[in-house]
Amino acid sequence: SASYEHILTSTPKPGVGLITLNRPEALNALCTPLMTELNSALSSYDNDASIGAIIITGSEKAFAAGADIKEMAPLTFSSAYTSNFIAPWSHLTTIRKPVIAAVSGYALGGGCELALMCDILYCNEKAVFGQPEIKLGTIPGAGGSQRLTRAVGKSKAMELILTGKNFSGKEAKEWGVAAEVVEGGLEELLAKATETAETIAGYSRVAVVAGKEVVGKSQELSLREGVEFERRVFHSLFGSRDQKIGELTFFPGFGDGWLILLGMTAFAEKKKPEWSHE
Ligand code: CO8
Repeated sequence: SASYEHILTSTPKPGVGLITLNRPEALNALCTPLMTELNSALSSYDNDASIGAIIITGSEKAFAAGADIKEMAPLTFSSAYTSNFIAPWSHLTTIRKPVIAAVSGYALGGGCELALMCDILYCNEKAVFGQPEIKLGTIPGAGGSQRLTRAVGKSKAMELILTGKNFSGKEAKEWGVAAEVVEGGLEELLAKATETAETIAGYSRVAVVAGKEVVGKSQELSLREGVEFERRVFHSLFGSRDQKIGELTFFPGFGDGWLILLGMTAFAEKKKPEWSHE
């Protein structure tokens, strides 16, 4: 695998790509070089046919303590505006495969926003979320005001963003920010994230990418547009091989051939499907 300075990559289970933010001296503050590496690792996994789901995690103490305050301090309006500062962070939202955030410790500011960009968020009881930008004389700049508001509603989001107060892993679960708060430390949290990632990676890639795409649209479209979009994508999956009728596929080395049972045929024949990912 590629060698990075601020992140680690590994494959804890077949089909699962794990990205660990690894800048312990700064509690994984998201400096530009780290974000460049993260974007590159995300693209590599997205383009790797053997990977079905991606996990982003940090350390026990910090998922990420925010954008790098020391890097931001000297920015001016014109330098931030002309360089489109923070914009490359949105790369995560263009990844086609599901991305799971596994949050232990601090997920503050940009760290909270990064976790909110992921498709599924798991945390543990050590997780500390917050949008403290107001205390620095600024506001969330990587989608926090929009994604947190969609997750927790307007009144709670206003309270959090305008006071800068933190919220716990348990509150994240209660408010719908997190899908689950896992008991224990980082190890238990990663076990849960890996189990879910492995389950997802075991399904047809075509259906998984489509499922992610349609749920994602729910955050952007009106209900009617969203339901119509879903129906079109649903129709289009009748054109995928994995949904289709079983067919005899010839493999060299398998004698006369090998029957691959695809989605709906396998169900009808009460057999385990063999996905072609096509
Ligand atoms: N950026 C840079 N360095 C950081 C950051 C950060 N966000 N967070 C921590 N560090 C560094 C510290 O400076 C320290 O470095 P050093 O040892 O060299 O002094 C090291 O990490 C360890 O940190 P602490 O000693 O502070 O550790 P503690 O355990 O005492 O405290 C905290 C942990 C509470 C998390 C504390 O570090 C903290 O408050 N950090 C800042 C949290 C924060 O405000 N984050 C939001 C940043 S703003 C942001 O993300 C907005 C993004 C979009 C804005 C766009 C504007 C244009």
